[in-house]
Amino acid sequence: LNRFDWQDVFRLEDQLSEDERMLRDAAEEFAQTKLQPRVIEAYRDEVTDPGIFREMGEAGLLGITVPEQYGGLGASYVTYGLVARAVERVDSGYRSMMSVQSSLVMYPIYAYGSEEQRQKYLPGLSSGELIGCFGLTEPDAGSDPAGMKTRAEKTATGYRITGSKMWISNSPIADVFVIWAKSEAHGGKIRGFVLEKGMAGLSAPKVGGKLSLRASITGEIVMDGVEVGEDALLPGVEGLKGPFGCLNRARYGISWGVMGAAEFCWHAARQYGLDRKQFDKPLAQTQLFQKKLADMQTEISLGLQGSLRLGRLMDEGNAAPEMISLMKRNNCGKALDIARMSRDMHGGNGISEDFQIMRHMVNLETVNTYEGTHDVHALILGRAQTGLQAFF
Ligand code: TGC
Ligand code: FAD
Repeated sequence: LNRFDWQDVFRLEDQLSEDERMLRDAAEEFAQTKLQPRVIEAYRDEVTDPGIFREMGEAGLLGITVPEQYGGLGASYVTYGLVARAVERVDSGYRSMMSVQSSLVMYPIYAYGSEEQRQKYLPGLSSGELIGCFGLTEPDAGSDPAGMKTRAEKTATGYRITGSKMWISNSPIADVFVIWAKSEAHGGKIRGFVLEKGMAGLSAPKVGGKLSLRASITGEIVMDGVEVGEDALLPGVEGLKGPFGCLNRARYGISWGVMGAAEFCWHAARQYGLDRKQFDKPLAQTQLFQKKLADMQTEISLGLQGSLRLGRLMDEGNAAPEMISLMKRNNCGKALDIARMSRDMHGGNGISEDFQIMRHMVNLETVNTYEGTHDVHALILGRAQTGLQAFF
């Protein structure tokens, strides 16, 4: 009979190329040596060290799918997913910082930007000298970004942008702001603009009091008549498909990332069950405990296989947005269930910061909500199979 590896049921390892394994190993080494030692304190104190971007840049983790001529690695989407999994095994907030920079800032500048914009921003974003953020959500437009109020009015030399964005990862420490606004000069269509820290009328106050994702800073973007030149407009895209093109990539990365957080919670629960005895036997020797471990193993094994298949389709150029919705929704929901189960299996220790399970659990509440909530992705899938939209 063939061997059974409880940690790698479908032998993901055998399905990866040499390059993918190498970059995955480098990301794991970085995450465990550079991120893991600081995360408990950073989370407790709600502190984001901006230096992490430079460290990620040095490790080659920013914009890895962007071509090498712009500072990326020109690596595959499968590699991007493996990196997200390695980083989120430590903390969803650190993976957020990386995925916003890579998929939501570098990707649109690369895919929709002019050559000048690419040259100006991509090398600095890829080294982590520049920090980026992505402003789509507004106080009154979350799941329904078409309802945004931010406006770009035409001026003699460019545009005047007015509006506010809410819940924006990285914004208080960002140098580069990719924001989406309805542009009068383009028939009220949504257009992307690249703003820079220090522009008159632009501010990004921190959102305080978050009980989730505390190691990743979140803020508003307030644009009070920010005047920009024509060169701030992303020329290559118009309409909601602009921001959604970026979200497709970030959502895909999240589907891998959350499996890293779930694996951490699963492995910890197994080890805890082996070490801790109650009623004169290890907790892991009870049927209830083993059933929970089997459920975790099953969902993680299936989730990883699904993300791998999706990654291969993305690399071939054959992925559809609905496939991404299915994997983002499934893996986030399953990771959250697994974290909650692991929290319970750790008993009282499950609520302690030292065991790190509760931090993953409350982080995953955010990840299940951002980039399209669990229910919004259900509606996307419902529409695709019935032909009936149920959003409004
Ligand atoms: P709908 O009519 O469906 O589409 C409007 C236009 O957009 C196109 N489109 C897509 N294009 C590419 N990829 C996709 N996934 C696309 N989805 C839609 C569509 O083809 C159409 O194009 P056109 O040319 O015909 O105009 O739009 P709708 O207004 O009915 O949208 C409904 C819905 C629910 C699908 C959508 O609005 C949605 O997905 N809402 C969720 C919002 C969301 O995900 N926000 C994320 C904000 S960013 C964030 O959370 C970052 S956190 C990052 C971190 O910290 O890691
Ligand atoms: P709402 O849209 O108000 O949804 C509230 C509830 O109603 C949800 O359960 C939802 O599923 C449900 N609902 C909504 N519409 C329907 C419907 N038609 N039918 C049934 N149920 C429905 N955004 C950015 O642009 N950039 C970022 O970098 C970013 N980072 C974030 C970081 C954090 C920590 C958080 C918490 C959010 C971030 N977001 C970001 C915003 C995020 O994308 C939104 O919070 C998310 O899209 C949901 O929008 P909302 O909060 O307005 O909730």
